[in-house]
Amino acid sequence: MVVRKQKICGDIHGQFHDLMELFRVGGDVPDTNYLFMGDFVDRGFYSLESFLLLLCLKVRYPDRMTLIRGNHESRQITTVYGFYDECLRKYGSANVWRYCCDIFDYLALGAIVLGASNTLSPGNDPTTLPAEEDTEIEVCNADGHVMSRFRRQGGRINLIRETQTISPKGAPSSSPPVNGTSSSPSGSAPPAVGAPTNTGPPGSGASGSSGGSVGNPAGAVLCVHGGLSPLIDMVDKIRLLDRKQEVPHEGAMCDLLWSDPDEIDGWGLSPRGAGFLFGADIVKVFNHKNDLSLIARAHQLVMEGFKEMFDASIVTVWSAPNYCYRCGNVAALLELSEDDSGLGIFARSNGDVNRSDGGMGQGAPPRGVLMESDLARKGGGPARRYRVFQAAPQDSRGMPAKKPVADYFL
Ligand SMILES: [Mn+2]
Repeated sequence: MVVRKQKICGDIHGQFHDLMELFRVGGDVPDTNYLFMGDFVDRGFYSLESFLLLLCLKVRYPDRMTLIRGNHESRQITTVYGFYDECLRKYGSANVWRYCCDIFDYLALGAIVLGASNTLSPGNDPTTLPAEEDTEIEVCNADGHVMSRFRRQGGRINLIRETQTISPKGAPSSSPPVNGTSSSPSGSAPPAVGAPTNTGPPGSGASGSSGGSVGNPAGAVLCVHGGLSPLIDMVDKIRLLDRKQEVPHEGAMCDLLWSDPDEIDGWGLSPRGAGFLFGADIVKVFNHKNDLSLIARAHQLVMEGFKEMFDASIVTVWSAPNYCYRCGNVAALLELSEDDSGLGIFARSNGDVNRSDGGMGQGAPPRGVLMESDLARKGGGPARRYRVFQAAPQDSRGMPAKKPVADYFL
């Protein structure tokens, strides 16, 4: 359970230089609190460096870093998808891989972010207008320029304004505009301010059916790598799992790390062969029962870096730009603010404080008491902000990993 301002990140997959870029965009530790939703290893060339850096930061700043387990933090998966081979290549033995896997068994299966504010302080972007009062979502590029904003309007999120990506003066290279909405043609004229459009929020599938957030806006945010499980109807049941083991092939622990949301009713079989697919009805009931405003998860490549689904009840965050060095996607991190207004009353816990009741015992005041009128009065900033970023420039990557050439060939 974590409180305070959080930046929530998705899959990293051994892309160490892009992880450096993520910290550049998101802010340094310990000034910024980070929550990583797993899949640190495999696929990329620097799984070991990526995981060890995150682990070091966790050890040094335990209350500033939260790491939860992905389905790749597993002996079986890393043997197939690169991390095992990488350790063998770099150390000549599998010992380091083995030690890392032992650590994987201790990673948390999920995290609850409490006390997230419904309003962030508006982005300080001189090139754009001040944030609208009822902005729900703000999307920024790596330089902090606001690319688009979406607002609450009668329960429906409408595109307020979409600005072209503006390259900062003196930028070494003009990065191509990051197109926030998959359906909005790049370079098209921005829609009129406040005009209803058929596009949902970026990454929403642009279904036009987004009805705005339906969860308790002052509720908690559940972070998990994959998604929900038919065996878990209450968040507290996650605490009961014996997580200190290799990821099983089935069961609740497996589902949390493997499942995906999908446009179906109820539960469905997953083409991954592990976990389940789950529909909007599942998410909405779960969020309601658990007083959640949002589920944040990773696990699926999203070309736009993030994708909100099911009336913003669940979001996929993906933080590996140009995945596998060839997918051409951008990455994103989700920024949640702390509610410091004093209007929302939240149980506060840091690490093991109040461990026995998870900080949510009877003694704690009721959560989620923000009233609509309070929200309206607060205004002034978005409820959540996505920072979209691209792969680290080539010149920051050094030489690509190559097998050393034997001297006698030179
Ligand atoms: Mn995954």
